[in-house]
Amino acid sequence: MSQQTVVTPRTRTKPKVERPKLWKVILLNDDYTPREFVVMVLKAVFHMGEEKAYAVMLTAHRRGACVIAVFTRDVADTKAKEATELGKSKGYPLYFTTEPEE
Ligand code: TYC
Repeated sequence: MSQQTVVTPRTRTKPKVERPKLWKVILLNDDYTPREFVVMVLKAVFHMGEEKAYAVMLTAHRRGACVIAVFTRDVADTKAKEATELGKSKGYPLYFTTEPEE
């Protein structure tokens, strides 16, 4: 009868470099910010073209919210803040938030 040797490794190698978690930037709808202003902010802060910006604005308008893009946490927070501040500077309640991607 032949014998088998089972070798169980005692250590596990963990990948040294883990991918950073990504964060979603989410645009929330409100009843006061003009549509054109939302489009302008999306173009300025998120470098979207007119058509993409309009489509994203319309999705948030119809559904209440729209995911814009994913970034590393710092970039997501900075962009959400910057975009929200642009609205605030004009007295609009425009709001961008962030949340971690699953
Ligand atoms: N609902 C706004 C209006 O009717 C437009 C708007 C769209 C505002 C999307 C915010 O995230 C938003 N003027």
